[in-house]
Amino acid sequence: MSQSDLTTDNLLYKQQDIEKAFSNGLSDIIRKGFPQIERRANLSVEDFRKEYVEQNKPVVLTGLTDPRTFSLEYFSEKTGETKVFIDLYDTQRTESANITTLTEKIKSSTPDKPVYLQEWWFEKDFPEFFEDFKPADHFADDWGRKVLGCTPYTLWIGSKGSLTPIHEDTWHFNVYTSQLFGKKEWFLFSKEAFLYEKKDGTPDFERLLADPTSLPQSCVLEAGEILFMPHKWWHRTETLEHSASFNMPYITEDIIQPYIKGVLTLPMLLALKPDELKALNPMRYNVTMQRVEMFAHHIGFDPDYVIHAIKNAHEAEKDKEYKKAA
Ligand SMILES: O=C(O)CCC(=O)C(=O)O
Ligand SMILES: [Fe+2]
Repeated sequence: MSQSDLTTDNLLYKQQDIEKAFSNGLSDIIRKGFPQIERRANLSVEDFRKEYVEQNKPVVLTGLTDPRTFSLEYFSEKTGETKVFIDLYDTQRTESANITTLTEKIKSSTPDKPVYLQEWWFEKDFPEFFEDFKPADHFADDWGRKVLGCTPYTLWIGSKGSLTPIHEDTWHFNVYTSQLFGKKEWFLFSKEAFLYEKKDGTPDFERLLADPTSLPQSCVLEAGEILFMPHKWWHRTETLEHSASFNMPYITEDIIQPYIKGVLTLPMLLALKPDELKALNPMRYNVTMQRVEMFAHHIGFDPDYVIHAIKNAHEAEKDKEYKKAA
């Protein structure tokens, strides 16, 4: 969902329809008929910036992260008691559980009923991980940290079959994702991609795929590999083996302003349009709320106070309009 655009004609926002298309063959069409995301081994920081970041071009970087042994056991042994929100595909809702329960559920899951811990911003619960998941030097120039003093470092741990349906990220940020173990497939479309409706009311996938600005591409990200995805690109993931990845928004100077706008807009949306937010993505509502709380904590304000202040201002405005009309 784009914050500035809660309603749009772009059918790529219709996640359920797109999921159906992916499971009915769209995955294979993209895999076989379109390029794989470029893979570069041991790329220098300078070349990475010039050839990919400045060109807003996705790339898989290999040979940059320490090949270390991460596994489900690694997480349960280190953080077993820590509580997180996991998405349970069969119930279409989130559930609070600890990491040991998560890893057990992952091990006993089947691909049609996957279990996915998404976007666990581990900083407050488990700051020790800062040592374990340092981003590669290529991403050190982080304007989010420079300006706001924090970067959401997140872990995504899921069973085979876990999905993140297609979306463009709410805020302006480039995605950095480092695959820790297992395999995850990524499908991308450019930020220009637009899915039109045909005369019969169905989505026009042929037009989407034929449009040279859509740039469909995919890759299977393996342990030790990093994917850089430019901001606002559409993306969908599918976990091919039990997997964990470490992700963070990579903020370059040119997107720091819209990024901050995103950070500040979210508490307002939660205050003013909670029902719309819940309806748009019920499974992610808790995670969104946690994200707001973490930013609030870092920037040093009380989220309840801010949300109530926004609500009060909104009510006062409505009241004025009502009195004017009366
Ligand atoms: O890893 C995934 O399943 C999705 C990650 C994602 O959407 C993101 O980092 O923006
Ligand atoms: Fe995303």
